[in-house]
Amino acid sequence: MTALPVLPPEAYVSRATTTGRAVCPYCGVGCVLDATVVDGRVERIAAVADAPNQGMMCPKGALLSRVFDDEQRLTQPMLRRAKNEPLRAASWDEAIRFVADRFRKTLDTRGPDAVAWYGSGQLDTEASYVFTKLFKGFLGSNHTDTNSRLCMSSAVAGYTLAFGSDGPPTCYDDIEHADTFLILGANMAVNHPVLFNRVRRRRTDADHARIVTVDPRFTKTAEHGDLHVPVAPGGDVALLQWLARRLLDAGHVDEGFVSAHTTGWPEHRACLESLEPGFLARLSGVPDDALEALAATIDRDHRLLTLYCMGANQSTVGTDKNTAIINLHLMLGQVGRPGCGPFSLTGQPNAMGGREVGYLAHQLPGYRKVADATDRAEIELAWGLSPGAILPEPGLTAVPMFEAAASGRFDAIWIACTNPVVSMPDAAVAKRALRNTPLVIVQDITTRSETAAYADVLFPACQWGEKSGTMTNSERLVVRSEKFLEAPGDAKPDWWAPARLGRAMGFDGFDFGNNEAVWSEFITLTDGRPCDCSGMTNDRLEQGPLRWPCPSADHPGAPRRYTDGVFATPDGKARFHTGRLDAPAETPDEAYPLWLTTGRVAAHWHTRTKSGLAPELARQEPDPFVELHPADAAQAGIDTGDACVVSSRRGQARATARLTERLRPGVVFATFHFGDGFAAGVNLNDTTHAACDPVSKQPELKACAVRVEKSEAAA
Ligand SMILES: Nc1nc2c(c(=O)[nH]1)N[C@H]1C(S)=C(S)[C@@H](COP(=O)(O)OP(=O)(O)OC[C@H]3O[C@@H](n4cnc5c(=O)[nH]c(N)nc54)[C@H](O)[C@@H]3O)O[C@H]1N2
Ligand SMILES: Nc1nc2c(c(=O)[nH]1)N[C@H]1C(S)=C(S)[C@@H](COP(=O)(O)OP(=O)(O)OC[C@H]3O[C@@H](n4cnc5c(=O)[nH]c(N)nc54)[C@H](O)[C@@H]3O)O[C@H]1N2
Ligand code: SF4
Ligand SMILES: [Mo]
Repeated sequence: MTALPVLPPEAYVSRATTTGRAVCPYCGVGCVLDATVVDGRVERIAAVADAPNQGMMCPKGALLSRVFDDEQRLTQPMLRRAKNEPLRAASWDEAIRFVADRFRKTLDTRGPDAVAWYGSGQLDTEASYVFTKLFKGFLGSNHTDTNSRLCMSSAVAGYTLAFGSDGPPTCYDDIEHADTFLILGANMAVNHPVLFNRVRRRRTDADHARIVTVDPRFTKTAEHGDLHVPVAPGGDVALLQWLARRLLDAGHVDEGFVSAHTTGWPEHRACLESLEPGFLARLSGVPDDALEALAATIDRDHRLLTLYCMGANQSTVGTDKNTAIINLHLMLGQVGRPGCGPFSLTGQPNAMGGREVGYLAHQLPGYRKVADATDRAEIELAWGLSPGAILPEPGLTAVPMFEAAASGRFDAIWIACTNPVVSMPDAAVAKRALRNTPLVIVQDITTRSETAAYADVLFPACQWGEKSGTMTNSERLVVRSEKFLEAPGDAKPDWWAPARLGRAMGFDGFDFGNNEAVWSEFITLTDGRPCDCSGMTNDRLEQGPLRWPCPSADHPGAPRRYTDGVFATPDGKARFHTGRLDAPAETPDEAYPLWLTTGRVAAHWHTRTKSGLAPELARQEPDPFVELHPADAAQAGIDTGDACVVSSRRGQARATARLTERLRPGVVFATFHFGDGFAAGVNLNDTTHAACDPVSKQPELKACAVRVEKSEAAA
């Protein structure tokens, strides 16, 4: 076992010691961390007290020093000129020239529709901006999407429909003012642990504070709660409608707020009254006693803070789940005041920043939209493009992008900071997509990414600590991270390669000398927009973080939005949207009798390319597992520890069985942390399916039909 170094204080002083402050590269809580670097190695990570994490961090953050010990670290560009050749090392000049020539040829022969970019909420804002500018503005392709489509796009759609703008109205300080926490489809104790500490502390400090969890599983978060509501997969809209109807009947509607600040209430109310509560209860799958307990916990007089994440978003009714949550807050008049409101938790550290720069297929910088002519014209003018340069049709979103690539639609796809052959639903399609695209560029920090094996060009990126850059956390707090380590070899900050490519192709506007120059340009495009960062100059961010909107250099930033009851819609009113009650796209049947729901464990970060380097973390959950209810296990003759195969209509994944009564019967749970690089045949996403929400286009990663068998039986 490799012990963490414990050195006396003098040791840091007597050797070449520097420190650096940076936001944690893992979850969207955005803990600010101080790194102590001794003789070029990170020896200590400490949580900053005067930051949203209030001096706390979780083991993933604490063990960040481990991510630098990667034998497979990518340190120089690699390329091959034909698929049957091996990759060889190249200079940046050669690699950029090669890609520029290929892009030029594609633009001349097939047009901009044949190039695509697939990025990540783990890229900093500067990189996300340069990629967006290059593809949408200068290459002329709106086929730019990111893993945020698998993550936050239902939240984006929900906020935009209801409030007229993306972005949460709330901030972390609301936790200390809230009375009731409705934690829906979020396992905060595992996935946003430091923020959950603040929720737990509030419950300890305020006798009346209550925590309610809504999840098909009794999670680690539920352990700290007052009430657990075991919803059926996809049953959330029915549950929230049931609750809304009950609150309506009990006279909890804030009529004053509703009539002054919203539209659509009469229609929504009529819909609630038309639905039979018993029908909604059955659809939600929740037993009557739990429903009654839920109704007894929520009312108009207690401040309700709803915290939600992938159990809400990753669904074919993800947008409807989001609007159902927001509807509840609107009818209670609980938006724009301290201690209450809908609060989507962002997964990745910069899933917010990427939305601000408009990296999704339907977006443009500053919360603008591709489909809006005025928005396009403003960006064209800012980028020095001729009118009409930005195409009016939104590009392909993640799932259709990979489906199109699988059928040979693209000449080139550039993948940055994400590992889609492990993380995309129905992963076989993602693999076929990369095999069938002549030029695959992968920009990563390591060849441990399974996606790197499909690359024709590898661009080496600086990782955390090796670059300075900006990210926005879940509460709209914009944090600048410092560089405190030299990058190995030729690794470059992520904004650098697209900027160099832009220059190599002869485009104006890519002469950025550093990340500060990129930032300065980006913030001008937010001037007067909902996500206004124009007052956040580089100098100010170097002094400390700021929350948007921050419209001028002397503005302190805004903890909450919509405090005056004026929303970002044309008439200033928030809108009720009555959701659909549809079941998940695939329901269990005789051949595949169980629901598979998927998610995360505390020890691993996604596809484990970084967190897997910390033995202390890897040992906690060393192997892929599948959790089954004992009743379901008995039917299949499975016991804890049995080697099993999870099969769906798409494919199979191997996992070891764990029996637990903490699941709803009929539901099994497994994680997507293990890819083919860990072991052949273990990728859970070989079984998941690609059905998407019709509005947000977010895939349904939380529900598909599977069968679980012992390995011998499956063979
Ligand atoms: N340790 C760790 N932390 C992480 C990450 C990580 O990989 N590891 N990833 C980060 C990222 S990018 C994200 S997006 C977040 C995700 O954070 P979470 O959303 O908290 O994580 P998940 O485990 O994917 O899913 C949350 C819960 O949704 C439940 N669920 C499934 N189906 C339904 C349903 O139909 N309704 C309801 N109400 N619940 C349902 C699951 O049982 C699960 O407990 O975590 C972030 N933090
Ligand atoms: N079944 C199922 N599938 C899911 C989900 C689920 O709940 N269930 N959740 C979905 C969600 S919410 C998400 S966010 C995705 C996450 O899925 P991915 O984005 O594919 O997961 P990561 O492992 O975080 O991939 C990040 C990649 O970037 C590399 N990297 C790290 N730092 C840097 C850097 O600074 N620069 C560059 N260029 N590269 C870097 C890493 O080595 C790694 O290869 O998975 C999705 N897939
Ligand atoms: S809670 Fe999230 S941001 Fe904070 S240290 Fe842990 S992984 Fe990093
Ligand atoms: Mo995510």
